[in-house]
Amino acid sequence: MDTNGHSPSRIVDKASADLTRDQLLELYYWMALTRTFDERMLAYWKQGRGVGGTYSQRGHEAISVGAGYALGPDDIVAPMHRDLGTYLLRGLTPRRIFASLLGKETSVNRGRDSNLHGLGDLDLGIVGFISHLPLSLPVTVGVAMSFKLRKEARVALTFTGDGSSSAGVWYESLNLAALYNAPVVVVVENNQYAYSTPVAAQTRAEHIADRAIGFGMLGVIVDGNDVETVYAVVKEAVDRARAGGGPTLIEAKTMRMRGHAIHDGAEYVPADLLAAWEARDPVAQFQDRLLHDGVADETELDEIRQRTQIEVEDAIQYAEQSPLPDPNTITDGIYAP
Ligand SMILES: Cc1ncc(C[n+]2csc(CCOP(=O)(O)OP(=O)(O)O)c2C)c(N)n1
Ligand SMILES: [Mg+2]
Repeated sequence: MDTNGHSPSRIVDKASADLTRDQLLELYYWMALTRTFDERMLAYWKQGRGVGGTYSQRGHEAISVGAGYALGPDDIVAPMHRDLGTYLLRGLTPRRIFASLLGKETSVNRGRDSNLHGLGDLDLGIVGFISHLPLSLPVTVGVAMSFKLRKEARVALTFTGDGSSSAGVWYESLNLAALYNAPVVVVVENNQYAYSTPVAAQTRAEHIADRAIGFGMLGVIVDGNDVETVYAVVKEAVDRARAGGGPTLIEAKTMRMRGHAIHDGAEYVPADLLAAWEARDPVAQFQDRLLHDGVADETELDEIRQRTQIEVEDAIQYAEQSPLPDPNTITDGIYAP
């Protein structure tokens, strides 16, 4: 234990989330919507109908939904490229997101950028994803500092990947966050790979969250495939930050179940590793838990899944029918040095 009272990272495989039945079904809805959107998006791209690249969310649903759900309405989040669940539950509609993927005028950035880059809306408390990794991190620490200086009881949360956590700015940002006791929560989505680089070729340490004690902050390792546990751990960190207790570094362990982006078949990932994680699929696992504990029956969950399919089909139609940006005004709102 250090003089701040911090020990090496706590490992949490299971935590009780204390959620009502309605909240559990809401969590299931967001996870199912994320999964349905992802499956339809990948199929669409494989048909050659998409624009540019796109990133699969498979394997990340419990993290993006669980962490996003732990925030209050006035908190700010800066999601990454595998946090579709967070964008959705903060209120970015499937329509606006699919229009962004197709570069349409009706998208969040009016077709100025594609896929999930730049997909922010401050009215919804979402800072647009900054493409250069992990540059959402210093920005989020800055947002948290603005809350602190204005004495507002608000929290900022962001995500980074295992690969992004090797960049120098990652260390600088976390050091400042700890030094200033910023009300920030940083969730590392350790999905075992950064492009084709396995995490073992990235760091000799077993846990990325173990770096926390070196900054003088709390570190927690969580099962990133268990949505309730992710929610419980992040909620605790959010509550602590809001009460003036400072930042937390959370490492959520999961697996990137597809290639880095649509072009990548991930042939370099060992089949047995994928199979082991497939058996712990976050959506299927949560579904089993809801059924097993009698929270919902098959029919109810089926209805929720059907609802998500209707919403995603509607979003695709909306995006397809939306106009492309007008070439005469396409440079409006674009800034370049
Ligand atoms: C500064 C910078 N260098 C390179 C890239 C290209 N790039 C995009 S995603 C990525 C890998 C990120 O891996 P990780 O942080 O583990 O996130 P994951 O994609 O696995 O979720 C890289 C190198 C970038 N976006 N920014
Ligand atoms: Mg990664």
